[in-house]
This record gives sequence, structure tokens and C-alpha cells, in this order.
Amino acid sequence: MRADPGGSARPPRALGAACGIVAAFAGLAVAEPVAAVVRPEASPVTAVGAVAVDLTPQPVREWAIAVFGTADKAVLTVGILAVLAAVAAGAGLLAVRRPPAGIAVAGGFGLLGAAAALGRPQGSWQDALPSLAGGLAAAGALALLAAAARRPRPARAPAGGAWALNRRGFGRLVLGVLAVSSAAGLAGRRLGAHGSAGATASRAGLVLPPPAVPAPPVPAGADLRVPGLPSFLTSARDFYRVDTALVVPRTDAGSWRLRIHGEGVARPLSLGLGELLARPLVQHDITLCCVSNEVGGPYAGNARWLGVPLADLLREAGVRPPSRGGPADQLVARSIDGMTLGTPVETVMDGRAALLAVGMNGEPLPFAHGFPVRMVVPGLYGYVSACKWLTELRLTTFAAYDAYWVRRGWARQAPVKTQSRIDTPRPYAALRPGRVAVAGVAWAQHRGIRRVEVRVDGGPWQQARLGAADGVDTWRQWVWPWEASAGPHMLEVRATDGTGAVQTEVRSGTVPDGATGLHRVRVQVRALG
Ligand SMILES: Nc1nc2c(c(=O)[nH]1)N[C@H]1C(S)=C(S)[C@@H](COP(=O)(O)O)O[C@H]1N2
Ligand SMILES: [Mo]
Repeated sequence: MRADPGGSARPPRALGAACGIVAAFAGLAVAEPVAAVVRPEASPVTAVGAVAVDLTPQPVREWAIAVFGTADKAVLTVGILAVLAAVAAGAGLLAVRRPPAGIAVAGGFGLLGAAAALGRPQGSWQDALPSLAGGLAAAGALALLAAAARRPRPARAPAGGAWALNRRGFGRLVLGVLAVSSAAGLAGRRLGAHGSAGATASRAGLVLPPPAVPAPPVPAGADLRVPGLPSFLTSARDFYRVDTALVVPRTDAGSWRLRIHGEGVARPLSLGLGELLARPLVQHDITLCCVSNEVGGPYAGNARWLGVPLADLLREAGVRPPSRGGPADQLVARSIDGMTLGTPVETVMDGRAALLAVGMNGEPLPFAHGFPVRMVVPGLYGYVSACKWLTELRLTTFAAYDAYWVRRGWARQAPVKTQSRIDTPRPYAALRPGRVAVAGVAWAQHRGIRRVEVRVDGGPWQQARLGAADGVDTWRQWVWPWEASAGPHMLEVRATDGTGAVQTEVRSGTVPDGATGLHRVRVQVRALG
């Protein structure tokens, strides 16, 4: 930031841009404590991010998931901050020349954030407050900074309108704005932690009742313990996470309620967590997977779930499946953050272990995986069955209502497709000739896995050894000993499900109802020396 030696009447551009960015920082920081009080999801960047997530066209969304994977949310936040910084710099430039215009841009951004927050599902008028406060703070800070930047240095007030910065005064003001807004931001963070403390304590204090129907122990041979294979049961820490929530909803178990209502519901229900836990609980091992998983991709995990059989609850509410004359064929689950997922009523009531899960691997659900209650239905992709942070179940028809992802081009019906994956060796691994353990997992939930075969360089299919089956609702590990010869090789795998159907080789993308095709891994085998 250098005063123009030529003595122009205007502050330099860099100074204006800096004013804008400092003002934007003040706006975001001041919004924090307000969001902490109102709702964490209502903070300006989160609200704008959520709208961006909803509006992102399907191809861009898939590209982002493919490129960034589970880091897609962090990338989105950085992107929003980058755009904000650019606009802020522009507003600052404008403000040191024409103060009202620049300040209007800053305030306008606050309004944009407020509009984004108001447009969220289940948004209320208070959701606008964080962005409004932030916009006011940014506009105010920018007004002060721009005025200081325009004010000439008193000692050598140049005649003829030449501009020179009052460095001291301006520097103090910048430091002051940064200090005040940082304090506000930090206070907001602490308030936020305090706000979710009740939910955290309610989870820590939750004692899950023992299951009335426990799952049998996992068979000894289910885990083949081949290096490079994921463990048979996936810990919560290693479990993939796929959702649209930019802030993980944290609900106090004490205030949670579930409403069951809609078409053909003779006796609508409203249950608290205590009432749910008082019912007989069952424990069941279920592999969950995501429709956006590419062939060979990582979005599958296997857990021991504890929950209430959903069919019992529905029957108690008087619901009949379509095959028994019920009017509703779709069960729409709604989450606390407004996500909707539609599941076939027939599937949920056909006798499989469709659960309202409260426990995962012996613990209450982690917040990221749906605390306090989520749905899990063996055999269906997550987006049509596995609603996290569940709060409402509504009976309707597929003809009458499209859930969130269906409106975005995904299929209404999405049973899991038979998949198999090579976990080891890794793609492009450098191997030595001789015995190599080729191993992975295969899944076809609710049909089970009967056979897995491997082939090398398009040769004959060779049968792999399977890990012990833990029911039909979980994945199965497999291993095949390969006598590797020197040279480049391509490994391929295919599975046969419990009905005898062989996994298709036809390649298709994830949209609209799950990818198909064989997982291939290329490796390089080289002799020593
Ligand atoms: N509330 C809510 N529930 C949700 C989602 C979501 O975005 N919001 N995503 C669904 C999808 S697409 C999948 S694959 C599973 C993933 O569950 P996980 O994150 O516990 O692995 O949750 C499902 N439930
Ligand atoms: Mo998913």
C-alpha cells in the first residue's frame, strides 16, 4: 500500500481491495455468534453453500464427487469464500471511490445470504438474522475503512487534492476492526459449542437397551484378515459418509420426536426416543452402500445395527402394504435438516430387517451417521432408504411425491446391484513374481453372495475362496491366490448373487440407479534386479 508519488487524488486499488476483504471478514465473524444462537446451518457461508448444493446440476455434482470425493464440502466452502473475497475486493475498490455504491454491495451480500437461509427447507425468519447482522457489520466496517482511506494525512495535507494515506490512523482502524470481529467470531464458536453441548451430553448419557433379538456373533471365517482388505465390520470412524449436510445436525435426544402419518395410517403415531427404546429392539448386520459409488469405489460399509423393526411400527399405525390393499406404496422419510428419501412400503414390510436404528456397532449412532435415529433397509441404496436424523415418516404414493434425489434425476426405485471390488493389490501396484493374494469384497444385500471369480488378462474365470457368510444382508470377503508372472497384468472380478444371477459386465454410470460393470485393476509384476 503505497501513496501514489504522482499525487493522484485517489487511494490505490490494492488499498480499496484490502478494505473490502477486511470488511467481509468482519461480516462473516459477526454472523457467527448470531448463527450460534439461531441455528448453525443459518450462518451465511453454510446457507449459501446449501443452496449451491441443491442447485448444482447433476453432471457438475458427479464431477465434484468424482474429483473431490468426501472432501467435496470443504472444496465448496473454499469456493464460496474465494468468490466472496473477490466480490469483497471489488466492493472495497468501489467504496474508496464511491462510498455509497461499495457499501451497498456489502449490504447486498448480506441480503443474499439471508435469502439463501430463508429458502432452506424448514427455514424460519430467524434464519435470516446471521446474514443480516453480517451484512450490516460488513457495510459498517467498509464505510469506516473507506472513509479512513480517503482521508488525507493531516500533517502534509496535500494541496491540489493529491492523496496520501494517513498510515497510522488507517492501520489502527484496520487492527481495531480485525480485533473486534475476531472476538465476535471466537465468541460465536464458543457459543456454538455450548449450543450443541446438550445434544452431545444426551448422546453420551444414552444407554441403549440390550436387544430382544441379538445378532448371532459374526462367523469366525467372515474376516479373512488379508492385508489390504477392510475389516468385516466397519468402525464408525472408517464408515463412509454421504449426505448434503454442511453442518452435521446435532439434536438433543430428549427433545427428539418421530411422527408417522399419511395415507392409510389408521392410527397416526408420535414417539419420543424413550418410547422407541421401550420397544423390543433387534440387532442385525447390514452393509450400507451409496448409489453414487463408482465400480470399485469406497462408498460401502458394514455395521452391526440396533433398532426397532420398522414394519412392526407401521403395522401398529394401521399401515398395510400395497399387496394387502394398502393405499400408499411410498414411505417418505424426512430428516431434521429437510432431506427426503422415498422407500417402497412393500419392501419395508416384506419381512427383511428394515430398522429404525439407534445403535451402530454397540454405540448410539454417531452424529455424522444420524443420531438419534436413522433408517436402514437391507438391499436398497442409501438415498432411497437410509434417512439419517429422522424426524417424520409419511405414507404416500410414488405417483404423488418425488423425494429430493428423485427430483434431481435419480431413480424412484433403487435396489442394490451386485457389486464386487478388488481391494488388494492396489491399482498400478508394483509386485514381485510368485504368489500374490488378490482379495476384496462383494455385496448383493438381501440376496447374498454365492460365488466370486477372478480372471487375469481376460483369461478363464477362476473361483475365489469366500469368507464365511454373515447372513444375506452383508458383504462377503473373498481371496484368490495368484501365481503372478513378470509383466503388466489386468485383474478383473465378478460376483454371483444368492439367486444365481451373475454380475453384469455391461458398464453403466451411477445415474440413475447405480453403476454396473466389472472392477479392473492393472498391476506391474517385475522380477528383482
Ligand atoms: N438426512 C439425510 N440422510 C441421508 C442422506 C442425506 O443427505 N441426508 N444421504 C443418504 C445417502 S445418499 C446415503 S448413501 C446414506 C449414507 O449414510 P452414511 O453417511 O451413514 O454412510 O445416507 C442417506 N441418508
Ligand atoms: Mo447415497
